[in-house]
Amino acid sequence: MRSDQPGPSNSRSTMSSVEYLSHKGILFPSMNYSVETLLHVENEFQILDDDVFNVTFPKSGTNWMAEILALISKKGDPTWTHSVSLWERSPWIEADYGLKMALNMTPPRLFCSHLPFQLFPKSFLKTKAKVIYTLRNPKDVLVSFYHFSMMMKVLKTPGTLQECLEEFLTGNVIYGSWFEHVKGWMELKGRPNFFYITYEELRQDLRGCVEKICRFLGKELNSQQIDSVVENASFRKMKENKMSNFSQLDETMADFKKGEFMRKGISGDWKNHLTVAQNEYFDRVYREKIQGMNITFPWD
Ligand code: PPS
Repeated sequence: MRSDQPGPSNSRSTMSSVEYLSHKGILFPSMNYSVETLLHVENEFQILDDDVFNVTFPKSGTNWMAEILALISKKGDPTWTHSVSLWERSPWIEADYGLKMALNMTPPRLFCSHLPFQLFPKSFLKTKAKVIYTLRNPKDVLVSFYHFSMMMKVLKTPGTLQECLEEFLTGNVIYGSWFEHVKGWMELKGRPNFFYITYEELRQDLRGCVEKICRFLGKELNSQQIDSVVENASFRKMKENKMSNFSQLDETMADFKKGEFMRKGISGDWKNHLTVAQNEYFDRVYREKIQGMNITFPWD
């Protein structure tokens, strides 16, 4: 992945030693993101009917879903996922590199995005393009993000987990508030081209989830092909696959001595990290902020 430095018109906020780009109240990494690209993506990018978008709040299972979708698109054949990097197969539309790639891709296109709904391409609402929105227990998102921030040079190095927790709950992290992200996207619930699933469901019954995703996408895979999707999207296989484990990420972006992208891949790791007091505090804020959402998640 290459880094295109954003242009001089960007408004930035400085956090720790790393600068973040602030756009319409949402923070983004400075490297590889720019106001120009974000505005283009929101207002000018033309979504096509056969586009598929893998949308998540960061650390919710984006790459897992990207692998599943790539494998489904090739009927379980792993040749593509073994030969082309994940970020080229399904670029993050909002990143400078991603938009450049997107403009040259031939349909049917597969994209990833962490954008909150209000910054997502406006053209989406006029198309039949499909969005798969993956959510994860926000406590596990926090813990995953905490470790990720230690290894990613483009992110603010976290202080204590308590500090990271405060920033996460106030939305003072890249891509903003988890709560706002979830609320914004879940407003689309019930639309025929919107499908949501949780990381926890994927962990519990990957095969069943793959079958549901195939139905949503209108893809008919036989039993063997589904087996191959499940096998090749397993944590172990993805961790071994250098095209999916991010080990080839540019060293200006990550320090692999400080962690790895395919870290644990489990549900409930927050129990190994949060104190009783932190957990209670998290629950209080969660209950307050999630109010009004008529949905029960596996972690509720
Ligand atoms: S990112 O950087 O926002 O795109 O990260 P994202 O891919 O959303 O989330 C990374 C976490 O997903 C875990 N992961 C998986 N878990 C189970 N099975 C598979 N195949 C898999 N692939 C990725 C990854 O390990 C990160 O979670 P943690 O809890 O840190 O291990």
